[in-house]
Amino acid sequence: MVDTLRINSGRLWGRIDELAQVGAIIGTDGCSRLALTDEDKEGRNLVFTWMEDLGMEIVIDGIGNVIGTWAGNGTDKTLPPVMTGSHIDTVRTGGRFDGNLGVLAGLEVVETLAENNISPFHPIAVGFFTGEEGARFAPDMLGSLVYVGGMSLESALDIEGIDGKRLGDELERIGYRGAAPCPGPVPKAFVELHIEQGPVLEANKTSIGAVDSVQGISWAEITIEGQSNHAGTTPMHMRHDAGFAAAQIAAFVRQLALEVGGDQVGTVGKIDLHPNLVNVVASKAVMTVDLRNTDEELLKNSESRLNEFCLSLSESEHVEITSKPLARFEPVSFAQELIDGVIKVSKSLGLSVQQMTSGAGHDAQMFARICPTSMIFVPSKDGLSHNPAEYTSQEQIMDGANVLLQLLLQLAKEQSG
Ligand code: HGY
Ligand code: MN
Ligand code: MN
Repeated sequence: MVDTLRINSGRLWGRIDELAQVGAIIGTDGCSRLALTDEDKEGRNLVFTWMEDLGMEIVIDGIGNVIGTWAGNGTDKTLPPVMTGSHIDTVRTGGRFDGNLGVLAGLEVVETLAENNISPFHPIAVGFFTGEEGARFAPDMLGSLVYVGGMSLESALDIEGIDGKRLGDELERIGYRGAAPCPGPVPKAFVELHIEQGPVLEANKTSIGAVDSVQGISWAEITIEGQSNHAGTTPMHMRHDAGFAAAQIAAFVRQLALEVGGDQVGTVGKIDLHPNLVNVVASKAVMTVDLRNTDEELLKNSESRLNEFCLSLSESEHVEITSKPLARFEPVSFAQELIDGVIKVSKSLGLSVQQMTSGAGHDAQMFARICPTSMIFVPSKDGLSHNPAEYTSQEQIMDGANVLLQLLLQLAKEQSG
């Protein structure tokens, strides 16, 4: 009976659509819910209500992570839960699936078990973790990092956002500064369902990705101090042009990624110039650099090459360049027994599956520090994400959620230990 159990894909699709209306980007299917904004608060409240409707025991911890735990009649509540979940904060140009799918599929699994009166031995927990995107408050995966003890709650609460706001103040303001302790309780296992956000599964016409690792991430904020001057009267050799220096760094990041090749990627996503006026040589530039690689040594090498480039640029352009780390996570490998579990379950459901790495960061990479962890990927149309046009079909979502259902059931049915 359990093996033939399937989720209700219409119900899941409907919840994805309903949550996407919160912070909807007009004219698109996407949404914008930067961490701890009013839109994030509204999204949190909606998912919280759904957890309540499912009779879940809900806790909010000190960094605003929300964990709902469900137990059937035959569940031993003293056992550590099998956990799933993801995030519901988005980037400013967010799609409706990134993160949201993992949380809502977790609720769908619970509802399917409840309505079929199925009681796993272990409780099932579903979490949404604060500020996974890191776009407003860096680093990314912040809530799950604090949950697993990778950053102290105190230092996380003091993080300043890109808008100058203090994280702890924003958490209080939206009413999600909870009392549950950080680090949180260690689950028996953690499995996250997520869209791939890349082109691999679609190109290979594969339904499921059994994720075995997450690549290393290095974020830095680079500040360039030059000298504002008149755009018309200042001879080129007399300029201390922060705008030019920023452009040089952006070009270098692209050149570096192409030179290193392989899995190396590099992105300059944010540049703020001051005074940002047409006829003034910029006195200041504040920019971000996002470097990633599956290989830690190559990533370190890229970081040092960037630092060397900035040093030589500061000398040639007579500007001052400083760099502040925003995020630094080494590559992570997931638990082979769970990776095998994703593969086995996918095949038992008649789905094509391939083992693969993740180019994006995920909450699961934090849980891999404390318990057996893996991820399930479903395809992204045109490999697009962090874009309102992000799309995965209802059928692909259904496939992923059914793999999640069966895998969580297998993990929750066994006795612990
Ligand atoms: O940046 C990332 O990889 C994720 O979207 N937080
Ligand atoms: Mn995500
Ligand atoms: Mn994302």
